[in-house]
Amino acid sequence: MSEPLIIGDNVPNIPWAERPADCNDPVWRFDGNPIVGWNPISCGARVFNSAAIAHDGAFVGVLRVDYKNGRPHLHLARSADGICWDIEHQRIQWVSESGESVGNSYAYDPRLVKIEDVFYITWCDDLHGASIGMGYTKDFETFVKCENPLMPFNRNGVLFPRKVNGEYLLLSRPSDSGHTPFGDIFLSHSKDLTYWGKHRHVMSSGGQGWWEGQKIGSGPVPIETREGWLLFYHGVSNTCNGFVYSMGLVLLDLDEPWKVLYRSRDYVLTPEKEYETVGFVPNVVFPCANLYDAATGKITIYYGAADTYTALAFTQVDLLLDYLKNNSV
Ligand code: BMA
Repeated sequence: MSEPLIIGDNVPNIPWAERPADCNDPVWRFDGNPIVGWNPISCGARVFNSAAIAHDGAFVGVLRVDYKNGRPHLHLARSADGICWDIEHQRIQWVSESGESVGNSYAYDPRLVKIEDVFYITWCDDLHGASIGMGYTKDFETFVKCENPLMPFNRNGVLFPRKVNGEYLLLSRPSDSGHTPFGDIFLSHSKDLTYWGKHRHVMSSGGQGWWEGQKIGSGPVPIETREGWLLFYHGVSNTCNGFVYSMGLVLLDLDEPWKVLYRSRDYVLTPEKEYETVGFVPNVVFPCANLYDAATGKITIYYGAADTYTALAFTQVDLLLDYLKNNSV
């Protein structure tokens, strides 16, 4: 048997459904969507744009919970099957690296990655404006907040799951503090996860696709494959009724991941279902996490829908690589 295309762990119990017989798309939705609906816990109205990871035979989530005062915070959640989530009622309590309690005025759009046995969380934090927050936990009990890796204004910070050429890598999307009307994806290097430099431009919004003409931002943690790093991202179109968020796909070079090998010409998921087109912010699909099973190449994507719901989509690594090779800009 040939070597699996995904370089990573086998997680045979990820949520999964085969592609429906009448579907030719590279990505398909879970028919039990949305998996988290309105008001799932007493303090939280909406859970979306959230992160999940496989851990100890089950799944752990760091969820974006928008409170009834409108502010978002991060909550830990656990799940046996990756679909039904038991959400903690108290938000994650951060301590500084010297052990003092650290408050935060808001936190949203988390990503969660395991690097060398430590779980790192990145999110959109408040450092006198939208900035990338970074913290870690070794046990999902104590959460340590690090220094902000980059200056404001920046969002969509995503760490790679391993060092490349001896350095940690962070994707980001420099922005402004509001509903940013521009944005390209950049990559920064660090030897210690504290000092970041060697900033590289990865890709710009636009290209030929109007679906991503306004701005783009990285989505889930990149998946390492034998052919490159697979990265889902969001692309935003500006319409007469506001922004529309879709999902695209790019393959980055394994050793020099600021180099784009293939980039999907068209979106691979766009708001079509009612839970994506109707909600607090209509017409948003916003991927923040993926799980995979290296042995079978199955991939499960967690995405926020309409800034209201959490939803799942599925794909398969061989399908994605074929799709990219035949449908790229
Ligand atoms: C972006 C972020 C996301 C959100 C999206 C659509 O700027 O704030 O959290 O899903 O807008 O409202």
